Amino acid sequence: MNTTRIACVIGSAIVGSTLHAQSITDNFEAHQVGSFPAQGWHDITDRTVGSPAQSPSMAVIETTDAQGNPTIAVQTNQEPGTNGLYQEVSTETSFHHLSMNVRVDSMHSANAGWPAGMGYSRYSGEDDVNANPHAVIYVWTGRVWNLFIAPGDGRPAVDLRVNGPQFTVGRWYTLTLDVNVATGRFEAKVLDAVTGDLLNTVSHTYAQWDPAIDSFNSITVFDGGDVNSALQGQSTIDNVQYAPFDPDDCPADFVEDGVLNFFDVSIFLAAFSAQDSAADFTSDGNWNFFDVSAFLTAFNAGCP
Ligand SMILES: [Ca+2]
Ligand SMILES: [Ca+2]
Ligand SMILES: [Ca+2]
Ligand SMILES: [Ca+2]
Repeated sequence: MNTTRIACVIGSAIVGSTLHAQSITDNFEAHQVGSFPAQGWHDITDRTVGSPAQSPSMAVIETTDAQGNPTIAVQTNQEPGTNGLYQEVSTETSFHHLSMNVRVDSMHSANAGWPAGMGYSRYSGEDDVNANPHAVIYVWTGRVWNLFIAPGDGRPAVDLRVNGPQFTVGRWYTLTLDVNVATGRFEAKVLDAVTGDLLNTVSHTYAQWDPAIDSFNSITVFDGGDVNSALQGQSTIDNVQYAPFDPDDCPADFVEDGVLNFFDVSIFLAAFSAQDSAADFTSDGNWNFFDVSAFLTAFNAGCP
């Protein structure tokens, strides 16, 4: 069964794409270089009290992606104070999935600093983002990734090492942070941005998690901004994908944006042609009509 024939079968089976209203996907290619990104993004300086940075605190730049090709991305300004961005998401979900590419451009010193963190926050319109409930994977001294979880009502935060090798400054990684806000279970991963190989991971369930008060209403990126301890560094992000559900529950969503469309079909076909395990929907080591059929079933079932 050749790929063209499969494409025809899939094309005739797809009647339309399903759109999940709360998903976010942004590769920043449409944003204006030199400006703060538009289209739903807000400057973290709106939520910074104790250590404000100059606003705008990030800027769209031309750079190169993990493969070395030109791309548009967003970079923190290198300065003391909290630099970053956020976008509001719905609290009417039991799950948040966030991934993005992150490149640490510089540390405050050879081995120390906090120049990038990405994850979730719950902001209620006052105080500093650092003092509000949040959960982020962040870059830390020793060139390691940590997962910091600060729940609501001032209960104790946990700070966990994301197990695996040190990161390299100047190299792109893919970071993902999933949280089930019904149970308080977090899963953080760092992947090689080129190969997709899992490099670092940690999971944690917050023992006293209370869904009534522990929730998040924003996805966010920000750096450590303590002026007095001079934690300034610099980082760049790209390819943000947020979905208000577990992508494991939506296997046809190859581009994990909660939207099932031609891009997912295209990547499925490429994976099928390459006999990539991702396209072996029946997990039998063969790539045939049964995989196409299973993909179509998953595609037509939509995302939760
Ligand atoms: Ca880009
Ligand atoms: Ca900063
Ligand atoms: Ca998709
Ligand atoms: Ca198969």
